[in-house]
Order: sequence, then C-alpha cells, then structure tokens
Amino acid sequence: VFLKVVYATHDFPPQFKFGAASSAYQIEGAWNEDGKGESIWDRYVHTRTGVIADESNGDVAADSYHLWREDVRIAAELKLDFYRFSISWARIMPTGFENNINQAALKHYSDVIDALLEHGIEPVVTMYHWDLPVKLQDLGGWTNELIAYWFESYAEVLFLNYADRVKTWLTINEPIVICDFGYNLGTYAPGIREQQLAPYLCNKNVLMAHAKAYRLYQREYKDKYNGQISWANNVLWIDPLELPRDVELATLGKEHMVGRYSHPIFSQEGGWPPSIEKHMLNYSLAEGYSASRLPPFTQQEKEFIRGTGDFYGLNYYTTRQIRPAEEGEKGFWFLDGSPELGAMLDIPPDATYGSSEMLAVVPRGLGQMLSYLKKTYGDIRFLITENGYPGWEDINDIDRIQYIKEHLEEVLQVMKTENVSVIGYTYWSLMDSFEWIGGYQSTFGLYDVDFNDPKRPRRPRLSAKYYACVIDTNSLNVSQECTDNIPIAD
Ligand code: GBH
Repeated sequence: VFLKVVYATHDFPPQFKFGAASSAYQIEGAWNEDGKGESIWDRYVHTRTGVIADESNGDVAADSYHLWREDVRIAAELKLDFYRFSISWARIMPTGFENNINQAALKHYSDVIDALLEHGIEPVVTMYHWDLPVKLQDLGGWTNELIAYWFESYAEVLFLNYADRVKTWLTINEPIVICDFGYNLGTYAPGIREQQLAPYLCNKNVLMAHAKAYRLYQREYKDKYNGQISWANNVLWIDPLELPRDVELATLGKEHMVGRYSHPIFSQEGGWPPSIEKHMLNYSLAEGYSASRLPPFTQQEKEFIRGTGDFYGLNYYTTRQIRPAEEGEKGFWFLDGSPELGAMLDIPPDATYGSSEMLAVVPRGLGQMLSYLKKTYGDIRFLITENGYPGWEDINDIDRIQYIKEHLEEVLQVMKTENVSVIGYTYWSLMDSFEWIGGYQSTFGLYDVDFNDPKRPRRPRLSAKYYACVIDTNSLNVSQECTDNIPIAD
C-alpha cells in the first residue's frame, strides 16, 4: 500500500539518490601539469589526425583541474545527492606504477572530495574512465594479463588515500568501449584494430582487474569504511526486428554486448554467458584455431570474479533492433569479432534524435533493460551511472528536459510495476565536455561551458533548473513555482 501511494504521485522513494557525472580526461585539461604522466588519450589526440570530429583535444577541456571549485559550486546549485567523477591514473601514477606517486595529484582529488562533502554532496569515484598511462599501454595495456595487478596497486593507492571519505566506488567505466572501441574497432584510444584476439583478451583482463580491486576493498577496507563497489557497464537494449524469427538473435546480441561484462559478475554460475562461449568456440575452431579466441576462466577465476558487484552500475543511452544480415551486408561493428553472427543493428522506428544519430533516443529501452537485467541476474540493486542527451549549445534545452523526464518515468515505472530496485540516477553530464571522438560538437551538459572563453565559464541550461526541481521535490511532479515558465509536455 505504501509503495502504491508513493508511486501514484510520481514520487521517488525517499532514499533514491540523484547525481550527475563527468570524467577526468573529458573535463580536466592540464594534461601535462603538476607532474601528470601521459595517458593513451593524450597520445591518441596528439599523434593521430582525422580521428576527432573537430580535430580538437582535451588539453584544456573545461579546465576542471583548475576550476574544480566551480564544478563543486554548480553541483551544489543543483542540490545533487552525489557527483560522479573519475580520477586520472596517469595523474596519480605518472608511469602507471606505485614507485612513482604524484603528491600534487593526491592532494588535488583529496581537495575535490573534501569540498563536495562540505556541500553535502557524496563523491562517487570512477577509478578508470579510459585514460591509461601510456607506459602501461607500451606493455600491452588491457591485453596484458598483468594489468589486473597494476590496476590493483592503483586501486590500493586510491583506497589508502580516499576510502575514509569515498563510500561508492566504480572500478571501470564501460569495459565494452575499452575493449571493443579501443582494440577491435580501433576508433578510441589506443586505436588498435585487432579483431580476433585483443578485444577478448581485454574482456577477460578488465574483469580480472575489476575483481582484484573489489577483493582488495573487501579484504582491507570494507570492515572499516563499509563502502560499496562495482563497475559501470554500457548497456544497449536490443529488440528483435521480426517475431519470432529474431528473438534468439536479440538474446545473443544482448549476451554479446551486455552479458560478456555482466554474466561473470552477476550470474549464479559465473564465467562467460554459455551461448557466447559456445559460439566463440565454434567460430574459432572453424577459423583454424585450436581453442576459443575467448580466453577461458579457470574455476578459481570464475569464483574470484563472481559476486564482485555490490550493485549493478549501468550506463544507458540507446536501443537497436536486430535482424540477420542480407546478402552482401556487413554486420555491425560489435559483431566484427564474430562475423558469423551476420547480424545487423538498426535504429528502431520510434527513436527520436538529438545531435547524435548513434545515440538515438529511446527511453523505453531503459525500462526494458532494467526489467531484463532483473530477470537475468535476479533481484539486485541498480544504480544508473549514466544517461544523457546529446544536444546543441542552446541554453533553452527543452528537449533535454523531456529526455530526463521520459527516462525517469521509465525508471519509476519498472520500480512500481516490477519491483526493480533502482537506488539512484546519474545524469551525464554535469557540464559540456570533450566528447572523445566527437570533440566539442555535441553537448551533454546540464551546464553549458564556453570553450572559446579562456575562463571556461559554466552557465546553467534550463535542464539544470528542471533537474534541480526534480531533486528538490524528489518527484517528477515538480511544482509550477519551482520550474517557473519551463514548458514541460506530459
Ligand atoms: C558514454 O559512453 C561515456 O561513458 C561518456 O564518457 C561519454 O561522454 C558519453 O557516452 C557520451 O558520448 O562514434 O560511432 O564510434 C556511451 C557509449 C560508446 C557511445 C561509443 C558512443 C561511439 C560511437 N558510447 N560510442 S562512434
């Protein structure tokens, strides 16, 4: 009865938390200041031409390394419950290793954490959002299994310094981007296009690294600080185009995109999704390999990884529909490593668009994904770690308000009708930032940043005012006074 009353009024449960996110390389700038080492993104943008849409880079970005007080101020203005930001590994450990720790960097993030806490904003820290120290890349990066140890020692430095104040940790952001965009497609740093083995070696190593950090926390810090730790997985919802023909293909697609990074952690049995394991073995043997290109887990490794998520962190942006490829069609990129699937992923007809076709807007996919994940992995807690609208520079971003509202409605709906346990929502992004290969062309910020002004002023968009009202009332029924004259459609 209680739940019914709460949801009927479009209220969120009282303990539901709202946040906004950013990542180090996308906002900090100061790429070579105060002892910071070079990261793979520094190297990528400085040495390649024709890969970043506007030939820009993150050398200065939103200058948050210097303007972080401004970031804390706007987070406070929004009344955020938490701010999700990432720490630059290369800033803390310029060569990637623990023998060389940069004290200026340690102090920098410590100051940010303290300032957030002073404003009553919980710091949610991502340990790795794609900016690997180049020295580690020179040693093979995420394809070298030793990275699990390197990552563990980085994690230890972070825990030692910040675990007293940081209670929510995300080890790794979007492993699929690290492995499949970084090593398979090769469009993201380090820009390696090796479609057979590298993405799958990376897949296993990323999970081992995550699990090492998780186990370290449990062993040494959990009793004392009682924090929670997980990763942030990019989830793509996939519809079958034609029923019942494409149902199985849609499941396989989701196992490939979502399951390869979730099943080892959240399933009862651990390890790879069985369907993927089977397909990868068959492809590999047919290709003349003597074993699967997907590296196996030992039983011990399976158990080591299984259960290493205190909640499921998910980044949801978009949805596709899947169908078999027709004669002469080349399967979508994510299946390049296993072309035999011969599947195509198309944008569904009910999608709408901001400034990015790739991130076509399909709010229902968030609800469908949450429901699917609960059915697949059981009654676990979900934290939406990213969800954001690619827009333009305009300040009157009614479309972004609509986006936030529609996605939050989906969240409320699955909480209400299917009892899915969602503990919080993170809007991507707090402010406009360097959007990787998109450069500065599309904007996600609740706050606009003027990248032509050396002072990089932050200015609230209408969506910032709307989001602050949602947070303030803990509800989608925001009051008229709060939103003033923001026109919000039903
Ligand atoms: C998020 O990834 C990231 O976590 C965040 O850092 C980023 O700012 C945000 O997206 C918005 O872009 O250009 O065809 O190669 C979401 C998943 C995967 C979506 C890579 C964009 C690039 C497609 N992203 N993808 S393409």
